[in-house]
Amino acid sequence: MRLSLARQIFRTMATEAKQMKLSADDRAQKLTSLQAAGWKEVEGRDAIQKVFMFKNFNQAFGFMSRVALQAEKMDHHPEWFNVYNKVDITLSTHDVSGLSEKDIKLANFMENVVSS
Ligand code: H2B
Repeated sequence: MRLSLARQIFRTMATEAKQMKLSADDRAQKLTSLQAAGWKEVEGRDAIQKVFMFKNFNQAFGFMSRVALQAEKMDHHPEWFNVYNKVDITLSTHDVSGLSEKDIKLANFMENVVSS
């Protein structure tokens, strides 16, 4: 069935909203639980960062594999650096030079992966 024009417009708006820079209020509210989980705001840049430590390279790479599939699905990709059991991750939305809903979603996905 063909989508109505209104529905198409609504869908486009919802997609764009996910990529918009978060407002100060939204940002503070959505960062609270992530900060409790160890995410930090990056100095001099609108981005968040966390270092994940694993038992070994296998665990680290397993985590990265799961995140990679989700990142591809979301068309939203982490900046990350791996050495053996350590994965240093920075999240930011390049298209808007700042934090968006997608960074929050991806960070929460990572937290769910490590807690499962
Ligand atoms: N990832 C991140 N972190 N920010 C982006 O703005 C972004 C992305 N944009 N992944 C996507 C890909 C864009 O470059 C492609 C062309 O859709």
